[in-house]
Amino acid sequence: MKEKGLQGLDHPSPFMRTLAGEAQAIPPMWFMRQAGRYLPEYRAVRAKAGSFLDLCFNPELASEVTLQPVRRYDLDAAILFSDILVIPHALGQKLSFVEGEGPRLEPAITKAGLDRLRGRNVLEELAPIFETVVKTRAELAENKALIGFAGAPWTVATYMLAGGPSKDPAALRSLYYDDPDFITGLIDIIIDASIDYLIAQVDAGADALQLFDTWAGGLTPALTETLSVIPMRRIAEGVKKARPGTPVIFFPKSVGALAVRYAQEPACDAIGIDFSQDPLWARAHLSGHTVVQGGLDPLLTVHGGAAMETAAGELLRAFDGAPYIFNLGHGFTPETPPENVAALVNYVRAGAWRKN
Ligand code: 1CP
Repeated sequence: MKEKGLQGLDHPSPFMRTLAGEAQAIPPMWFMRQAGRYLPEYRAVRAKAGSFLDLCFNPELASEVTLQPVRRYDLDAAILFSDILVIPHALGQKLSFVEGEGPRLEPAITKAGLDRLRGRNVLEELAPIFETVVKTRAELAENKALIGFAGAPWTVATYMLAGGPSKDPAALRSLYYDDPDFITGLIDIIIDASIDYLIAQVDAGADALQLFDTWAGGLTPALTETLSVIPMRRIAEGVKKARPGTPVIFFPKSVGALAVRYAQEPACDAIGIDFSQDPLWARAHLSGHTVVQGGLDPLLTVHGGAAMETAAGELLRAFDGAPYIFNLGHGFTPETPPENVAALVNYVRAGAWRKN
């Protein structure tokens, strides 16, 4: 386990104490995509806001949807309501969300377009998001944490290069092999913008940060190092240099045993595991390096019942005695019945899983 300042261990929030390396009898919990379409109160605000992007840039409404799941389930942390794609938007790519189709970024980035991305002040464009952070932090009790976030550079780059969700990870690897300088040039731009963006979130009141590398799994081990581990390290170190003591959670999805590489990074305060990781393997190979978060298959929350509780119990027992944050192995899907989430929260908090 890494050296931690005592500051974290004195924190009123169990989530923050866990990030500082202290195991809790009942792990703190929050859920990826905890605000979103599965909640009727989210759908009501979303309808009022207009587009998804209008919602992200409306501090009043974005703060409201950030707080909704914490109120409903008494979770230990709120995650800022925004999207990883606001960075490309602030860099000058036009972002839109097409109903039923997902995000679109126009125009797709080419090497010739790279220069237009440089030297832009992303903070001006993203100012409403920092206002959301200020408003949200003011509404949260001191034992609740507020998580800020950004996409990891590789994942953000995949959307920028494809002009939306990439349907072909092999094509992206090919782009790198064809012209590594183009891809690393793009990644450098995303790193610099993300450091500024995350420092501003911390200054506005974010207690901890998470980097989402949803598409880290499509890479070779060597490219994982170059395009995912090192860029995440550079962001986390850049933020910590400016704002010492800020905990950073890495979520590299679908990386299998390479998760160890991330967990070993000095700047990685916690690693999020996805639903393909074996909890006992993760306890044996990751917990010695850093705090572990997550792992539950979000589809189990669609189905609920005994299967959901059995899998949650296995995770909780695997990490019993280690600093662990209960969470999913990826985000909730819109079909999740909110009452299943309530049952899951009760199951974790009641503690009966320890005896099974
Ligand atoms: O209409 C809607 O309500 C849009 C659905 C939606 C939501 C609720 C999108 C579009 N983004 C979000 C919010 C969001 N996205 C959050 C908010 C906080 C919370 O978790 O409650 C966060 C942290 C994200 C992060 C994000 N956006 C990631 C990384 C994590 C992950 O889920 O893998 C990614 C890859 C995106 C891109 C994105 N934004 C939205 C969609 C549908 C997608 C995925 C597109 C795709 O590749 O298929």
